[in-house]
Amino acid sequence: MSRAPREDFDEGDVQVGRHKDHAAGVPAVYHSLKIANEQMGAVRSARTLLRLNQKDGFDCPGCAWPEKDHRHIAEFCENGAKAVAEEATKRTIGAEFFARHPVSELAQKTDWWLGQQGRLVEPLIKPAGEEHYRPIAWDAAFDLIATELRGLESPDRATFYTSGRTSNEAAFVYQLFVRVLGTNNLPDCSNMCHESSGSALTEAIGVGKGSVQIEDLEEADLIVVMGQNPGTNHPRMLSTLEVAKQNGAVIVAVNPLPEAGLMNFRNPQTPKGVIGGGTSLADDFLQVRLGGDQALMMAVGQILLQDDALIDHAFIQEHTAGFDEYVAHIKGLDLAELIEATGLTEQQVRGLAARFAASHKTIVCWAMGITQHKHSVATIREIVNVLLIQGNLGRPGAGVCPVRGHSNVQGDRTMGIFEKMPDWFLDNLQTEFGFEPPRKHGHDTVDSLRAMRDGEIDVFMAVGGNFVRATPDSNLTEAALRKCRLTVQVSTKLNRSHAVCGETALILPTLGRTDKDVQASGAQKVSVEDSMSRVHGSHGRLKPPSEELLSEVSILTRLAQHTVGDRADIPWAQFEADYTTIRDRISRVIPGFEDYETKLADPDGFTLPHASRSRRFPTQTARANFAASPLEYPKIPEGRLLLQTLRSHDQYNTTIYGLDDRYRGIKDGRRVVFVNAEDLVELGFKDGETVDLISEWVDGVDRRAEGFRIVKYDTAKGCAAAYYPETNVLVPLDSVADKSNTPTSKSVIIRLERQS
Ligand SMILES: Nc1nc2c(c(=O)[nH]1)N[C@H]1C(S)=C(S)[C@@H](COP(=O)(O)OP(=O)(O)OC[C@H]3O[C@@H](n4cnc5c(=O)[nH]c(N)nc54)[C@H](O)[C@@H]3O)O[C@H]1N2
Ligand SMILES: Nc1nc2c(c(=O)[nH]1)N[C@H]1C(S)=C(S)[C@@H](COP(=O)(O)OP(=O)(O)OC[C@H]3O[C@@H](n4cnc5c(=O)[nH]c(N)nc54)[C@H](O)[C@@H]3O)O[C@H]1N2
Ligand SMILES: [Mo]
Repeated sequence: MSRAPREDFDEGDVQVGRHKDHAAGVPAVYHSLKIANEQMGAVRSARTLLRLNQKDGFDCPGCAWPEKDHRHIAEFCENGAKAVAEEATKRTIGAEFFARHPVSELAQKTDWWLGQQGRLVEPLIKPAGEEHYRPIAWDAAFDLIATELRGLESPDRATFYTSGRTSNEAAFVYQLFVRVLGTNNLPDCSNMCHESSGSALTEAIGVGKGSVQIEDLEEADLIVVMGQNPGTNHPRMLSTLEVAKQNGAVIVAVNPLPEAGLMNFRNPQTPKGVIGGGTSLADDFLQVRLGGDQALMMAVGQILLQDDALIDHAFIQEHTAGFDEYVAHIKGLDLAELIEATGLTEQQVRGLAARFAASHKTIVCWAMGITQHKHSVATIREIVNVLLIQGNLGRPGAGVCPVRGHSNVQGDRTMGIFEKMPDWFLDNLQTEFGFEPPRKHGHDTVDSLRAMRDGEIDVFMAVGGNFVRATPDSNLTEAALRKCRLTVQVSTKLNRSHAVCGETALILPTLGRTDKDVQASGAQKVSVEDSMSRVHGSHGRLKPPSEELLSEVSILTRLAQHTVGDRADIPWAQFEADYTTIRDRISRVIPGFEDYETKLADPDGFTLPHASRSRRFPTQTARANFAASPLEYPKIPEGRLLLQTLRSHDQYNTTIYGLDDRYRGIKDGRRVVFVNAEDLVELGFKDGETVDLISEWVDGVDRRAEGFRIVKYDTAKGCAAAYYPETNVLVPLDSVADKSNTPTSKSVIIRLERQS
């Protein structure tokens, strides 16, 4: 039985307590079960959570951290459980809800309110000039979209977004449809996420993905976790770090914030975690200044290079290029300036270099704290430089570990969701399907927004995600979306992108990862790729919230039939009826997927080849490349702060589960800004005051986020923090990372203004 939507609530007054020095433990289990029960009821909760990440179960929609071969009975974490409860909720919203709430009213609601209403259960249209969504038949919806797309002056006047929950099968069909239509406008959430990692690693080692497996982490001597908050965002990573620690690894956390999970982990699956003090994870905590990581890695490189015995000359000689230029460049940098840029002491920097020197097997892990700065690509090149000095690539226990976000964001990219897929991929599509794929690079996320703003896009379609909220410069973004003639959202739940929409707007409700997907040939499974290139199957088990829902594959293949059915000889209907026929095509187009179906039958799945693991580096030089990049770091003007926009413990990106950030001591509110005590004194503000945050950018526009409570907090000096997406309004669209075009969500210059 479904439950009524929850309409009679909103955010209250924020309360601030002490921040925690450890993550997980029994409270984590309590909180996950509480949320699960509220959303799903007791029976559905038990049935669902027991299937999470099990061999015949479904892949957790939470994050992309891999599962181990031997799983605990309850291999779920608090935030995985919340992600599942959010999707498997019994609350539903249909025609009657939308008749009551015009889009203008929905656009005033918080992200939390919107997300809490429940699952979308029928296709809806908001006709041009009207204020309300109302039901539309599936075929009529497809006809409408097809007519718009076929009528475009050029296919490049449409853009097609993907969020990283989409399965391999749906992603492959989606990009195929879009390319048959004739454009490479395939922006995705990765453009705002790990694009900097992809760009840097492709240049450096020839593969834009991480090189390590779980087993490598378990046998590493040194693991450096930079710019990442795994206690909240990748809780299962803590179990891996705990094993690594027990096996003797040294763990170093590099972060402007002392994140609870990095300091201490109370594993709820072990007696020690439940009643004992847990495991202290980080041996060293380096409270780096925002954007100081490139300088830190340059300093470490310079110090390591002073001791010839530490340099793996044989590896460098045989497998790398650019070493001499790198050495000349790094030796020429002023160590004092490098140290100053990090905000750390010389002793701390030398201490980190000594940790590298003492280790034979080093892994560096990173996430958004590294990828969302102007100089992110250069920073990641610097991480690789340091690893290459000691030959820490292509051997067990060593390598690069960019920790991905969305559960299938890496798989979507492998399937061709990318505005600049390489020629070999397009050639393979051409051979397999007999059409001429467009070769001109398409728009990524930021370029799509620019094009919308400039009136160059008529149709915006999104498979998953919450484009209007996840993207930067919210006011500009919202105006850009509203300029489109048609916006189409394939979604599971209501969000702001449904309320801030094009002239005509469609909501196409779809099955989630947990839902059972039955097609003409029977129950279907889909497949996903985790952060470590392991591909495995996922079977939804739950009864979908409505009979009217279609799977993403159904929606995309039917839309393709309506739009480009006459253009290429592609068996769209067969793809829909039986997903094995899609996998068969994938196996012929994408290397590493040969015998896809057979390999997928193994419940543990299979691992895609990663050339660097066998010390092959498919770069232009056919070697791993050192880089000599200029030193960059954010300079904070007088009286200003550098703001990072990050996640609380109660959210999944733009989906807000609740208003607490337990580990940081925040309760019942999200409009807080964390500021260092010394900065407060210097700037003349006090803990508890309410301020507006105003960002300053070269274009002279004051971007303002109103009404934030100041929280005195242990963050690096000069570096403030506040939650995304409330602060996206502050991130200028043109403030992007060099090369990757990723918005600089972790370095926004702001001033505080007392509310008058
Ligand atoms: N529960 C939950 N899980 C999630 C998500 C979620 O929202 N909720 N989101 C998913 C997604 S899509 C992603 S990409 C990942 C995100 O995972 P994270 O990258 O962990 O997410 P953020 O909250 O953005 O945290 C950034 C971290 O980097 C630090 N940091 C910021 N700037 C710097 C810097 O300049 N240098 C260094 N060294 N550190 C810095 C911050 O203090 C913070 O600890 O998580 C995924 N998993
Ligand atoms: N300021 C700032 N901005 C950021 C970031 C930051 O750190 N700071 N982080 C960036 C990052 S790392 C990312 S990845 C992006 C995230 O950007 P997105 O991926 O676009 O955003 P999400 O909030 O994950 O999308 C949530 C919506 O997805 C839909 N959904 C959920 N599950 C499914 C499903 O199975 N199928 C379909 N079709 N729809 C589904 C629901 O309707 C839900 O409302 O945001 C980026 N934006
Ligand atoms: Mo992400």
